[in-house]
Amino acid sequence: MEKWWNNAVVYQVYPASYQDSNGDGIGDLPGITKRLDYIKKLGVDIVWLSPIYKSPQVDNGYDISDYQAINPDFGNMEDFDKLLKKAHDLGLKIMMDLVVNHTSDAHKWFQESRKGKDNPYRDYYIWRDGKDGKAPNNWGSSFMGPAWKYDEQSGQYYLHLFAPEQPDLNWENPNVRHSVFDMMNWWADKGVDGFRMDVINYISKPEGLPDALKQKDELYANPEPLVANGHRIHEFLQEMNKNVMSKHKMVTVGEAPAVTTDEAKRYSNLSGKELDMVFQFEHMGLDGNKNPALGRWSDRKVALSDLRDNLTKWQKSLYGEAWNSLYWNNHDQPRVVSRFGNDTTEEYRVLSAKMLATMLHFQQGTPFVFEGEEIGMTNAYFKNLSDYVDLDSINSYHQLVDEQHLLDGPTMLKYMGMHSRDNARTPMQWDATENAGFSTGKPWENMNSRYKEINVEQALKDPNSIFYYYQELIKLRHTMPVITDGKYELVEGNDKDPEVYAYTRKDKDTTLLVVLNYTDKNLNRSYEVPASAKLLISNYSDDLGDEIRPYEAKVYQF
Ligand code: TEU
Ligand code: CA
Repeated sequence: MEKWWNNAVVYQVYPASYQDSNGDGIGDLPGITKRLDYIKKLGVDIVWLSPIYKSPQVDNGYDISDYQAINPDFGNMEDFDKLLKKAHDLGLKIMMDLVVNHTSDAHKWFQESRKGKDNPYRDYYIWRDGKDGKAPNNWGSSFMGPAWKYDEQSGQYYLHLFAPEQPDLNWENPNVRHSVFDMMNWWADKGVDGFRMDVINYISKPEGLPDALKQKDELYANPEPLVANGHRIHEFLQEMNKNVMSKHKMVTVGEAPAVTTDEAKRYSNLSGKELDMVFQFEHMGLDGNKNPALGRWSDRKVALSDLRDNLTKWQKSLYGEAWNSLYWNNHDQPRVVSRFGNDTTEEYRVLSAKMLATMLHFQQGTPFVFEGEEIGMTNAYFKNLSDYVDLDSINSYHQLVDEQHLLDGPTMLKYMGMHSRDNARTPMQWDATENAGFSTGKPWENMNSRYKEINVEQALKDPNSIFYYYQELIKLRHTMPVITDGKYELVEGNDKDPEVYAYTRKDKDTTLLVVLNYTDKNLNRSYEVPASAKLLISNYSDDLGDEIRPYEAKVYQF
């Protein structure tokens, strides 16, 4: 282990959905501070806060209007200082979300920028003249519609890869870069311990902003192949590292859609010149629709072979060269127990949540746990369009159903039940009282209807709960170097097994054999285990040897 965070586990808090302290229905900083003891009890090391900055909340805080102020719904700077102090007193580190591919259109830089071509902030954003009375190119926004908006006031188009209220910053401009670095140093000097960087691999745009390839049925082209991992990205990140990261003891993770293992080896190389790790997306894309125009909207289940091949590729490619992040969930993804596990019965929910946790937590890298994952929260499966609040889900429905007629309403609602970002954002379930103890007011986002059975109070009372299983996994990572440093190998022949995933981790003293039943069936498999082997952890109370029960997970140590 070389770095202070190498055997750490990160817990992500989505502030609006964690704990409301004043009854307005919105989670806030005093609420999070109150719950830090709970987070500490889980045993994690670092808390990543999704954006808490001043923001019009068009995209739930990923549209920032002031990087150095707190969103009033969440509290104020004094509340933040208290949170930071209590976290540090408990031995928890705080990782901030850094959203610098774009700002809010309410940010003062953009307000200045749109005043006209001579404004000193004009070049902080990406402005272009139209082409033949149309947008400068054919790019579409991640949230549907075009990626360009015509600004009447100044007579040009500006680029927004996300919502129109999220204009992209122009990283070609050194003033932009230095404004961002100064802001990062301001937070670091305040004592924050790291950054999770939103779509950081999108910041270098291609020269000339050429058209992208448009697929059949697409209204606009997906610019991702052109904007992800752009030609100056490594230069920009090295500059950031020199100006910020190298001056502080901190940990960084870059969100990097469309990142390959080769690119990841550059971003998160062990030499530490850029980022400490990246969030890759390949395993999150395995159940996407076969029609690219429908993106992730589908109800396909992931085959074990696809998941295993992908995880294995990342484990093997980065070993000894770069560092992996490990995650099943975040605020953009459906709940893993509903997605890759089985939430249809209480027994299977608990077994499969633990099996998936075992799969991930014995791999090499830094595990990220998203709020509620540790109690096995499920998808919300909302029934009506009016239950949804996420702009991405709502825009997608309107475009795919009403505008393009590619899907009918009920089918799209079924797909949203599987993949809407709202599934991750329903409030944290603390107990069985009204609104699950999240708020005494009306929650900004509907509750998941299963909160009476699935909640923290229940989990803490039950020694066999998912919570205590996560606690144990985290403790093992802290105490067993082989989990951090050991070499990963798939068990011979396992690459062809459609139902069981079996891998080993090995260092010079210890071998771990991880055996995972991905199905609800009783299976039979033989693995070579010495007589002296001990069962390190399992989601069943006994071990039947070659007989492997539904969703059984077991780890042998020898
Ligand atoms: O997400 C970037 C990203 O890759 C998303 O477009 C993702 O593919 C989408 O949400 C579907 O799952 C980051 C943030 O995590 C997200 O919450 C923001 O909305 C987005 O950037 C813009 O800041
Ligand atoms: Ca509140």
